[in-house]
Amino acid sequence: MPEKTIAEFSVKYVQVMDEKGIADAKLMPRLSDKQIIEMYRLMVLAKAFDDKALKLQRQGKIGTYASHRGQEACQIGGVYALGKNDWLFPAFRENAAFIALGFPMHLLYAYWGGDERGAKIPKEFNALPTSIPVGTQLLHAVGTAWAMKLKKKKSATIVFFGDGATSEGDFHEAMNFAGVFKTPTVFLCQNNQYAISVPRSQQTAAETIAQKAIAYGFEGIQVDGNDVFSVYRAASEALKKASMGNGPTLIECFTYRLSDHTTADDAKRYRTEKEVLEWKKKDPIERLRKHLEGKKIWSSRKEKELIDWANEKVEKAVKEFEAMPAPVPDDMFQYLFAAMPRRLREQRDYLEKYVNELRREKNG
Ligand SMILES: Cc1ncc(C[n+]2csc(CCOP(=O)(O)OP(=O)(O)O)c2C)c(N)n1
Repeated sequence: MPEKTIAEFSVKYVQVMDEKGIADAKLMPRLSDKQIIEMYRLMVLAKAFDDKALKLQRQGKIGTYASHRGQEACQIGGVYALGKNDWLFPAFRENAAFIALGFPMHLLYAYWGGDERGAKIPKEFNALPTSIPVGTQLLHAVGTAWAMKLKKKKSATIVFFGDGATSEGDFHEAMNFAGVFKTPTVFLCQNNQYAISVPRSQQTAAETIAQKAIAYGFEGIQVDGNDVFSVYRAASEALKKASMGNGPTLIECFTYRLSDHTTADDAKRYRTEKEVLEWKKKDPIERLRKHLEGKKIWSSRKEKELIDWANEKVEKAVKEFEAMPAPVPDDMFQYLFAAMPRRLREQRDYLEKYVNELRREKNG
């Protein structure tokens, strides 16, 4: 039998707006001026939260912190597309995503301050807590989506992860299951070009991350992750497709982490200043502001008012965080299992004894 090609594939790239303005008006999602301004407000608020978090970490008020600077369009565009019954599965850099969801910022600071109460999601939010283990949330997102499908719910899950997570077995298991069972899952990969110091080129030999979906039998697309309209458009379409029973989608948001990996990292050791400067020109917040100015719906006065509003909101959140009563050590053990396993119970009892002894010593 002669040799023949039995499969071919192509990967779409979507860019609605670049640094100069709207690149393809046909692709512009349907959004009112009010909604676009709301997205911009969320991005500015997320940046103010981030700037403050870095300062709090330097002051020793919170622990190691993972900045989302540069990735606001991915996170706000993705969350803005969620329907009221959809669920968010974050990785560990998704503060902007939580802020877009309306999650209280003082609880986010509490989380990064090592306080377990920050990992307890109030019932009104359809979100899982931050997932520090790389990639585990992908399986949770697929499992939940499968449950939605079995219960015939018209909803979907969106799961955030980085380019590094695509090297984890969890990613491949989740993608495979989602493909086979057509679960209503949207995989949103923030390809920010690095997994700590490992560049994307060492993460995979594939040309794009998007194309990995094809091997699992569903669509993968790449979008400009510094353009909130591209991300919103792709996420809305994928969520709609998922909740209508047409299966999963992988969205690769091509973006860049402008900050260090975390406050425990020094990105200067593995990235050139030139590269960072090139990406700063693509700043997603500036790009959206220029768009608003071009539409004549923004002014320097509005900008100043917005920045003041964002800073005030952040300062209020810091005050609330600092006014929280001290956490109870028992919280460390509380939220992981429905029924606490024996080993964990032993550790909890040990700690309780230790804390009581300390208290007795202190009180003489
Ligand atoms: C299972 C697991 N392995 C290793 C780590 C240590 N670690 C934390 S973040 C990270 C890199 C993640 O890179 P990526 O998925 O691209 O996300 P990004 O940090 O770029 O947002 C690693 C290896 C971890 N938290 N969990």
